[in-house]
Amino acid sequence: MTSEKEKAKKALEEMVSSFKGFLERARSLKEYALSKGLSVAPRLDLAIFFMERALSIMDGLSIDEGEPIKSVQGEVMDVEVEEDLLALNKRIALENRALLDKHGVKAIDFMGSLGSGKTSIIEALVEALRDKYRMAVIVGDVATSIDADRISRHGVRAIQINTGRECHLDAQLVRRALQLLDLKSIDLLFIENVGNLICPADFPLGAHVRVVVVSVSEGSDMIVKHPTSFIGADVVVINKIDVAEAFNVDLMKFVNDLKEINTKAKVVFMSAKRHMGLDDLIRALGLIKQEASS
Ligand SMILES: Nc1nc2c(ncn2[C@@H]2O[C@H](COP(=O)(O)OP(=O)(O)OP(=O)(O)O)[C@@H](O)[C@H]2O)c(=O)[nH]1
Ligand SMILES: [Mg+2]
Repeated sequence: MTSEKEKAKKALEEMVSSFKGFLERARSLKEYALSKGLSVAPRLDLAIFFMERALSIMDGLSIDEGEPIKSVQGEVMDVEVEEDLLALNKRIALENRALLDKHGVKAIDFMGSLGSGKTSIIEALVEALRDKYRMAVIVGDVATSIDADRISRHGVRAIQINTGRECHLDAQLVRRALQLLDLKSIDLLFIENVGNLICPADFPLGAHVRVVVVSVSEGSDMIVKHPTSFIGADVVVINKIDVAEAFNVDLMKFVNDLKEINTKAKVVFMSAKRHMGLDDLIRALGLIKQEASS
């Protein structure tokens, strides 16, 4: 072996070994951050995930020539990395759920197309339930805080997450928002996802109930066109029924299309604008407006 090649092999070994050292340091830093409840813990957790992946790729590196090309774990970018990221999201979502459960907070996640009425529905719920529950809202939006401002005007804490170029919230972003909330002082958390009927479906957030909102102004084919979003729904809201006639939609088509792919989801017809169907939604979410009087 040429001394040049030996040097390169040694450099590679040293690099892998120092990287292992960094990883160990990051892990113990994370343990420290967790034990002290520091807000940096979730980001360290994410950094560790990517460091582990980098290390698994480096471990497969070889200076030797002429070997057949074999992919190592993490190298097949489009498939493995995506699978790993989805698995990571699922793991963090479970941690979010455990944190919510620990504090007795029920979380309800709203997804649906742009402008389908998610914020209007949450505003109506917040007004209807304010005497019964201590509430907070996490709002996902690409760039603005318009929706969080709307919700804050109802006297409820609203945390805005701006996702930038991402078309959905993920469990990590929600985990960071949860750190900003005093979970002991709330019973009910609404999460409004970014307006999109495709991307959010693959990213559970840790909520107990997933609501998908579709509005009649999108036409009556949305469930057939975007089945993946509806398959995992617990409640499907058909909103803006006040304008159903103007849009010439057959409301029963939504129900029949949903039955084909999801027999468990509850269907609620609503007009958030006119507060129609609000009590049905409250019931479908397993919530109650007032203590039953004895
Ligand atoms: N006619 C009618 N309009 C509604 C209803 N619900 C919401 N809207 C209107 O639809 C528009 C969008 O409502 P939002 O509540 O902002 O919808 P959103 O899903 O939160 O929108 P994004 O967060 O931008 O995706 C607003 O102009 C609302 O006033 C409804 O039941 N009937
Ligand atoms: Mg909104």
